[in-house]
Amino acid sequence: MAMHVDRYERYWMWAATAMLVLFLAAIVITAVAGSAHPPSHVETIDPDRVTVEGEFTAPQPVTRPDGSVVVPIRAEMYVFRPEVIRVPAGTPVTFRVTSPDVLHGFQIVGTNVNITVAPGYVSEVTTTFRRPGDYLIVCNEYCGLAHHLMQGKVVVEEPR
Ligand SMILES: [Cu+2]
Repeated sequence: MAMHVDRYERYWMWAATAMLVLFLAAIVITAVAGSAHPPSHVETIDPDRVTVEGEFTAPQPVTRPDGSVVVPIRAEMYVFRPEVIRVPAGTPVTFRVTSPDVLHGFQIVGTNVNITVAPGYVSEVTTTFRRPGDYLIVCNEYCGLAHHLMQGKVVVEEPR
């Protein structure tokens, strides 16, 4: 014997199921189309030593033997160092970002790069810029009174 379900209850059951399918599809589509994925890199660092020793003291982009680029970045109140980052287009670029003070964000507008930068950790993300041009970096975690002034620039150059 089939269970009796009222007509409107049946409608709402289908509506709820359709929403679940829709939301799941939205997650899968944006993850695939926008290369969005949860961060997986865990690396710790002594935040008190960041400005004193190591790759973040006077950070500059480094080109690896295979042509890919590694960019160490110090996100601090209220600046990204280096302030202007020059990288080639069409080449994998790995950003390594850490903070000597408080929590910051590191978002490159118009790309899939958007990471949180916590003192004590090195956040890492790799991307390839397809089009040359200027890309704005913003801090999207409130970090203090001049948070809104905290920005940087990636200059993506035509590959040589
Ligand atoms: Cu900040």
